[in-house]
Amino acid sequence: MTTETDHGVGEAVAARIERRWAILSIVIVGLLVGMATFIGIHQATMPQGRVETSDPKTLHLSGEFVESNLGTAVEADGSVTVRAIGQQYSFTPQCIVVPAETPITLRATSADVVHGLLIEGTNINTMLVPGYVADLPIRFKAPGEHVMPCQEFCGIGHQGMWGKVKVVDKAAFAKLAAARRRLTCVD
Ligand SMILES: [Cu+2]
Repeated sequence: MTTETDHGVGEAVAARIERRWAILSIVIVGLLVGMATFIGIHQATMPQGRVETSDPKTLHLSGEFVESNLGTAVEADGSVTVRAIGQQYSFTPQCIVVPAETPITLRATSADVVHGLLIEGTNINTMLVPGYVADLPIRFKAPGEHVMPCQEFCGIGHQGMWGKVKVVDKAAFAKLAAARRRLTCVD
């Protein structure tokens, strides 16, 4: 049989448990808000893990992005690196040649203002910011041609800023690469 006192005890227990859960849920919400705040402030105030910089003023004169080093290069491990720059209003090289079914690293930067680099039919879509190097992995499944427009308004000649990516068969690329250190498909 339940009595008045039993009811009282039950209510007290229920209230205690409810209070515990209420405190716990407030703590969880507080923890999540704290985490979001910390991550937000941390990202805004700390430099990112791997930011690579370049000097747009000396880009053509020395370092990785001198003209003779632009284009497609085969690395010692068989992977391929493509180096390119964007400037008002073209890409150098204007035509990039790469092999199919090969891991490719695209490294690009800008010599003047912010440009965009988009390779149609792929998920490659990045900004070329003067002073910074964009580094992206790509892999093309099959030979073919892709247009590569500048997708960031960069001035009066923006709509004419187009490049091309020519993906060739692996064997055909190996033949091309045997003859030259840096490859492009600019005629
Ligand atoms: Cu542009």
